[in-house]
Amino acid sequence: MSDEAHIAHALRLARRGLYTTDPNPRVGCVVVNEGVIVGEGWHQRAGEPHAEINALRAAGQKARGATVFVTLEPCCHHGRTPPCSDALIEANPSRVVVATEDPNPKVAGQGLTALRQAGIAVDVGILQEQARALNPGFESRMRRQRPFVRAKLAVSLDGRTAMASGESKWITGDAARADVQRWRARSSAILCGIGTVLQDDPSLTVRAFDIGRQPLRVVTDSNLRTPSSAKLLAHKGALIVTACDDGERAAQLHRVGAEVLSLPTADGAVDLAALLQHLAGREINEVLLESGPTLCGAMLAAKLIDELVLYLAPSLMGSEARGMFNLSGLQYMADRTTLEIDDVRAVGDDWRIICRPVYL
Ligand code: AOF
Ligand code: ZN
Repeated sequence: MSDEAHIAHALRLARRGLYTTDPNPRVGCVVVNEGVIVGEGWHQRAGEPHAEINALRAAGQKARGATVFVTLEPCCHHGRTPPCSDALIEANPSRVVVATEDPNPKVAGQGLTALRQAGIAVDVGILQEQARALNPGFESRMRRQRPFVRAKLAVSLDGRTAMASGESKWITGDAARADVQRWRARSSAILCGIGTVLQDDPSLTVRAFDIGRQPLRVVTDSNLRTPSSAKLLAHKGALIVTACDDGERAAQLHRVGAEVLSLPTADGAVDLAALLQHLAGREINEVLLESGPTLCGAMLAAKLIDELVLYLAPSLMGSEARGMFNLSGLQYMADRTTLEIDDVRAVGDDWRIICRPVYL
């Protein structure tokens, strides 16, 4: 089998950690000796062994002289666990094939150097794009000091997200809503605006399956209007981001377990770029934006949305219904945001489009 085929296998192993490695990247590893797979492993949970360690343990003595295929550069630092580069040098394979460098500045090529200095041949860059795509949030946090933001929207075929009454349950069908649970489950945080809290009172939790954690729930709420009874405050792990300094209201929210953070812009709104920077500082990798047209519009206008996951339902909701993005002042074709489509498929009776805004 080719290097590429083995890395593809390691990527499939890495995907098994899709929902659980947070805040660590998803990483897979295969040890191959004389064409035979003698060990494989993947990173399962932060604080637990890295992919290489699991694969080397499975391989035992057969790792000596073998080729190790790993989807991320082996680490060379002491984090929650000791360096994988040391474990590899000890196991003494003849070659290590790496899909992509670790963007973590504590590693950033030094893991590769350590292996080479120990006389191990190292090849890098096999299926690099796929390996990076598996960890868009980790890549973004390390390289841009902000999370990867994915906006999820459920809309009618005429692009509407709620009736004039505010009613929106349900635009899409069961299959699409189950699919949304998976996007939530892989996210480190879920973000919505106060309008959505007041209108829908969502809990923003992962309910479909147990991943052993819940994403942080974040609300942008300039004037601290979140009611203490809001469902998303029912479990700990809610962050209310405000632009006001109403100490009394903040204290009330504290009492029901919420964290309150003030990040105002000069004109009294929540500073969205500062919020994302703050979230990166808390090791938030992927953010799922599940909000109404106000916050979605502001996030798009600030060029902070990296990906859209759009569920198109086979219905028409008419011109009084609400849209997806409040973007004012657009006049000319040149003012549009264009989108690059990555994937289109049917999910139950709905259509799912995954696309990326192209910011100029
Ligand atoms: C690897 N293999 O499977 C993973 C790596 O706190 P720690 O010890 O778990 O280290 C976390 C860092 O290690 C993380 O930020 C990233 O740079 C790297 N993740 N490295 O060699 C793995 N998950
Ligand atoms: Zn490691």
